[in-house]
Amino acid sequence: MAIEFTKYHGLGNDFILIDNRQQTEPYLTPDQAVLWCDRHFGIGADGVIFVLPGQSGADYTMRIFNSDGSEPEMCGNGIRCLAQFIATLEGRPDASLSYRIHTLAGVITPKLEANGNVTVDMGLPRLLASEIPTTLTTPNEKVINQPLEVAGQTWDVTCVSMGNPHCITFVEDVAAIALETIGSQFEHHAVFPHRTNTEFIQVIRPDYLKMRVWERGAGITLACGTGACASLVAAVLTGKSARRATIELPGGCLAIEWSEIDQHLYMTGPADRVFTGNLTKSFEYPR
Ligand code: ZDP
Repeated sequence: MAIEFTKYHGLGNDFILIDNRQQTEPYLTPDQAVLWCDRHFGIGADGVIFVLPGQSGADYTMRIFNSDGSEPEMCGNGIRCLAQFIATLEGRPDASLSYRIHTLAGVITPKLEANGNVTVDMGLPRLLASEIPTTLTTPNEKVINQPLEVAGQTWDVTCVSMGNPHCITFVEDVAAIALETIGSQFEHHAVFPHRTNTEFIQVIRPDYLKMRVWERGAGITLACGTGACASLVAAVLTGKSARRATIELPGGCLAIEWSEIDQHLYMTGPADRVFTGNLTKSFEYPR
């Protein structure tokens, strides 16, 4: 059986989208997702995203497998791609629609803008150590600017959950960070029982932050929407930025706002369709 897929990216954070509206179980196993994400033996992507039937009153359900087969709770760039994909599946690609999407991080609401951007109500940030989760402090405390030893260096880290875990560090120069070597040491650090996404942030101005990211389960990526939201929260909590800022990622810019009214994070950015294709369900790693 062949499965149709569509490739999307949000600022170079790229995903294979699958129309899974006919059944509640994803068409692929995590192992198959790993093969499909492989950039040499597969299609190439940072993750696979499934559009499943809605539940608990939501219009649709999103599930995502990282390129290593693990399943994150949420995906900011991915949900922008998913909103555009759904509008296309429904035959209404140009309408200003908003959807209620069930995720493992609760109901998230993306809204398509007339200019092609998608604004997502990303919900509330979670700050308690037990909610990240991290053992860096006691369960009911926040982790703001706390020292963490990684690779023989002490980093001041702030932890924020946007449904998925993020560890944020402010640095003088993001370009000077050896992400490829230290990223996975943060990800697998013993203080993060569910591993962690890691963001390095350089404050250019209070309303303009530069970010590089090491994603849990995917490594270096060109952008991370939940990471950009978590980083803005960390910057506000440490007095480094305003509640509304542009976050520049290697793949482009996201506009992030931490609303004073409802305390939700709002993320605005693009989502681009790249191509559609078919792959056989039995697709296996060449031996
Ligand atoms: O939490 C995780 O394991 C992430 N790798 C999930 C993906 C996050 C993403 N990059 C985003 O934009 O939020 C898709």
